[in-house]
Amino acid sequence: MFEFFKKKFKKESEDEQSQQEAFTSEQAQDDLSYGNVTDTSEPISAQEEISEAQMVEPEFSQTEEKKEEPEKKEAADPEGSQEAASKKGFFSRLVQGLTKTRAQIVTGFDTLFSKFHAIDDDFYDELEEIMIMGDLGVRTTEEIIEDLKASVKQEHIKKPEECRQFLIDSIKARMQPGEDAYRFETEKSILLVIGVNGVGKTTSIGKLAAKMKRGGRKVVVAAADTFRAGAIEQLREWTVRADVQLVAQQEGSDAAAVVFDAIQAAKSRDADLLICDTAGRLHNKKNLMEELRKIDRIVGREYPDAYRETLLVLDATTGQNALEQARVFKEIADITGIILTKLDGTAKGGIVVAIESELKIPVKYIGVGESIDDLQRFDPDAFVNALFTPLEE
Ligand SMILES: Nc1nc2c(ncn2[C@@H]2O[C@H](COP(=O)(O)OP(=O)(O)OP(=O)(O)O)[C@@H](O)[C@H]2O)c(=O)[nH]1
Ligand SMILES: [Mg+2]
Repeated sequence: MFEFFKKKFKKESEDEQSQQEAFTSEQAQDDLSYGNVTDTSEPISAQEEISEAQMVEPEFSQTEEKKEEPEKKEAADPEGSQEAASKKGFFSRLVQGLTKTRAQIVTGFDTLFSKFHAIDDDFYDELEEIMIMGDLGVRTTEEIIEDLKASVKQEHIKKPEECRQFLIDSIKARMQPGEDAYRFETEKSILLVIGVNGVGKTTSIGKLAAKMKRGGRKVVVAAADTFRAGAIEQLREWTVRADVQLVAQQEGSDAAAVVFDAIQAAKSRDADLLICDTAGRLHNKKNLMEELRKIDRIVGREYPDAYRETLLVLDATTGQNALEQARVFKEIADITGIILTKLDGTAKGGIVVAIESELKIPVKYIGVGESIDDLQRFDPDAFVNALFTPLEE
């Protein structure tokens, strides 16, 4: 087994030259060793924070006057054939994006079940290998196999093939979101979107804002990524497409000050949902923690009655790297859910199971493309069905 892990992780690091900023626990440790991270600085009043920032009048997109938006046409369509067609398209893109994982898991299972005639240690070893190669995560794999062993014993299962459905059901059962998972969709809420650079935060915010707006909610978006050049413009374009309001300051201004402005705007317009974009390129854990802490204080003071949601965005094509990012972010922020993007790419779909099962953070949305309607609520049953769709389909 040890040789297998070595092989597996060597392969990962070779074919996974992630373009994303390295954001590892090790680096986080380095940052921590410089001290002061846990040393909360003097409380800063919102006013002080604002005056530190280059205050400019909040900019609001002029979208309310806009008459013709392509999405509007779509939103005006009655729920029906188009909706069904788009759902079907969504599922097939998901199935397509999961090809690599399906090749690993489905083919692996097929071979395994036809090769073995008895459920013995060799069978379990091979099953373990297939699941780990499919990115289900070491701990999750072990847990599922332990459950399988108990069930085989209890129910006197003799044929390997009979284990297939157990495995599918066991994976599904690990991914059911809690009852409160989508409370922010119906209550007055503030949603913070975090994650390393390039994972798809801004794009997902655009898609989500459009989705919520179509559902009849009044949405305000805060451009609190003031760090990256062009970030505000990119978000502005999305808010125009989604037909929602944007609150922004100049590039380089204080992110917490933008959030402060956005909260005032959300209150005065009686918005239902305030979504805050944040910077991915914050260099290290210390900067990120400081920025999130500042935003946290502002929200706590200025918008105490809003329901809080913090979604971490992860890129599904990065596999184990995404799991590692989730681990690091979990130490920094109170993450309430995950948006998993790029499941239409060469996604490592098994990672969803590992994240849910090992970190106990529910995946709430998945992205399967770059267009405005390419974001959907995560449906564990549909996902696992897609994961186990035979390759020829
Ligand atoms: N194929 C595909 N591409 C996506 C998806 N989500 C986002 N992208 C693409 O990923 C790239 C990065 O997306 P952004 O939304 O800018 O990512 P970000 O996390 O905001 O990046 P920073 O602002 O640099 O931190 C863009 O080219 C998006 O079009 C998805 O679900 N599928
Ligand atoms: Mg962005």
